[in-house]
Amino acid sequence: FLSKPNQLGVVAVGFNGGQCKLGVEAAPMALIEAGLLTQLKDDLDYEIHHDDTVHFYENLIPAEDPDHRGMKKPRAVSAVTERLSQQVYEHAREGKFVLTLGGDHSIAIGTVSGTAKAIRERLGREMAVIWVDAHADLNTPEMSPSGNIHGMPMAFLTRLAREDRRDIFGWLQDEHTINLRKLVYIGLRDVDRGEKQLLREHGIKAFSMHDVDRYGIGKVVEMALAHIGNDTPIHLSFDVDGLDPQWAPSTGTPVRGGLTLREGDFICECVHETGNLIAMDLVEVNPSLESLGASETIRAGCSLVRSALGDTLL
Ligand code: EXY
Ligand code: MN
Ligand code: MN
Ligand code: MN
Repeated sequence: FLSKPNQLGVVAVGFNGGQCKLGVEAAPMALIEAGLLTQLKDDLDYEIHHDDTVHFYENLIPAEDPDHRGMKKPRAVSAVTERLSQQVYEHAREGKFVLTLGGDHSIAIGTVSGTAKAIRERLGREMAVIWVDAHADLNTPEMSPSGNIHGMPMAFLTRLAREDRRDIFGWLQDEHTINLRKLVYIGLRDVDRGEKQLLREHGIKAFSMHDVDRYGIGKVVEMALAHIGNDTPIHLSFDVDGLDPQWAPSTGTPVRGGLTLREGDFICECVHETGNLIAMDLVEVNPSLESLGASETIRAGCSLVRSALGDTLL
């Protein structure tokens, strides 16, 4: 599905408005300073298309942004993700792989909508999403316990949540959305009541840590990919909190009992091996939390991205 398999579009998104903790906006710079893009270029031979900018989208953040339907900073998140959607779309429509470095997970409203639209236009196809996370990020505004939009992106992307106001996600059109049957979760272990109900009601494919323990990561990835089918473009959205805090302590909502780094890398390697991966997000690295573990978390993030881009294949 990549018309140019070694062309890599990179978008660095220093955005933290989908949750309340400072620091996650510094992750793209930290990942780049750790050498991530250099490694992709020198070791994996990607031609990198990057504007050498970490986008903070200051001009898009309104001074006044009162809560709406319980959502915090809805206009800021909406405006930033609308712009990001366009940036990602522009890379993806040319057949480049799109790597987005976040930022909190609300930015997936922008990344997934951008690739979904490009894949519909280029190939007339619905893409699949593999969402690796401790959380389902499937809350509708009304269900959300926190009002933090990083817990809601999948609800908006699948149309489980809708909003007509253009300045609050009303810009999302059908072309931007994801079919619930083409969504697969891996790593879940902190899912809210309402989210569990949605998962059950809609028969959404979800592999929790319980499934990873029961079947092993090899079988889980095999089942996840079988569900998607072997001729479907895949967008991988990787929340670093899918990993156990032992490997990724510096993140806003850590949950014990997660994936090992090796299991995370394995997921990325297998998705790469399908040849169908068209985009990856790496989100929720927060270098200012658990600062002793920050360099470890950053190294883990770099490893996940390299694995998704074909490192470690002999
Ligand atoms: N489910 C909780 C909420 O909606 O507030 C926690 C969400 C955390 C989301 C992190 C990014 O994956
Ligand atoms: Mn998440
Ligand atoms: Mn999470
Ligand atoms: Mn919870």
